[in-house]
Amino acid sequence: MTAGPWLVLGAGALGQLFAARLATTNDTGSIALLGRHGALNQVRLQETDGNWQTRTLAYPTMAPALVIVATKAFDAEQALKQAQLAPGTPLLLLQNGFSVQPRLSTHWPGPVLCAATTEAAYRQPPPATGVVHAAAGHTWLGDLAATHGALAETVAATLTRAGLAASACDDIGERLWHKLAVNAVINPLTARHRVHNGALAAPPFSAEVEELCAEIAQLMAAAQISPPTEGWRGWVSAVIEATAGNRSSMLQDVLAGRPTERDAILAPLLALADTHALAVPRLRACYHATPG
Ligand code: KPL
Repeated sequence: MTAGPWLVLGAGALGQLFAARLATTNDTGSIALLGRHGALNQVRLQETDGNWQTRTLAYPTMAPALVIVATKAFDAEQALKQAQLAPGTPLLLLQNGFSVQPRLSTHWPGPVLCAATTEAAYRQPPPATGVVHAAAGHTWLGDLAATHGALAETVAATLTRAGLAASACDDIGERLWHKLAVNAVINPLTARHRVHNGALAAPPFSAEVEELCAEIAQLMAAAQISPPTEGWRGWVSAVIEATAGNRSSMLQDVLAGRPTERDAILAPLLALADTHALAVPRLRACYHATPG
C-alpha cells in the first residue's frame, strides 16, 4: 500500500528533514516535497554528525501512496485541498498540538496516521538555505482509533531505515498529549525569551518551566491522561536536554515573522481547563503573551 512514491507536503524544517532522509532509501520508490511555492528538487541538510548533504528529490506525482503532512497545524487542511489527492490516500500527520489530528481523523476518507516526533530541526536563517538536523529523536505513530496498525508498522519501518527512528503504537492519542505538553512549555518560553531550548534547563527560565509543568500535571490528571514514565516535569526536562541546541519551531516562526502554532498547542490545554473548571494562570498568560 505504501510502496509507491511518497509526497511530503510542507517544506519547513521537519518537511525538509523527512524528505531528505527518505531520499536516502529506495523503499518509497521516490520521494517528492511540495512547499508553498511549488516542488523542491533538492534539499541541503546538515546531518547530526555535522556533515552537509544535498539530496535530490522526485517531481510530485498525482497519486502518491502516502502523504506526510508537514505543514503548520493551521495550514494542513488547506494544503491537502490544494494537493488534490486521490480520495483515500493515506496520511501521516506531523503537526504539533491536538487540533487538526482529531478533525482529519474524522473527515479524511482514508487512513490517518498521527505522529508525535521529537526530531529537532531548524532552517538556517536567510540568505543560507539549508536545514540543520539539530537532534535525532524518536517518532511514534498510529491512528487515533488504533485500526491501522499494519500501515503504522510499515511506515515506521521505512522511517527507521531512512535514519529517523520510529515505532508504531496503539496509544498515539496519549503520546500526542505528551508531545503537546512539551511544546506548551518549550515553544512559548523559547519564543518569548528568544533562547535555544537548552537555556530552559537553568535559572532564570527553569522556574517558569516548573510552574507550567505543575499546571499541566494538574490538568492532565483531571482529564485522566496518563503521565509519561518520567512524570510531566521529568519528560519536559528530558526533551529540553535532548534538543538543547535547537531553536524551537515557535521561536523560528517568531523570528521569521510567521504565524505561530499557539492555537494548536495552547488552546487545547485552555479548553481542558475550562472543561474541568481549573485555574491555569501561567498557561493562560503564556497564551496571551504568544503571538498567534
Ligand atoms: O517539537 C519541538 C518544536 O520545536 O516544535 C521541540 C521538540 C520542542 C524541539 O524544538
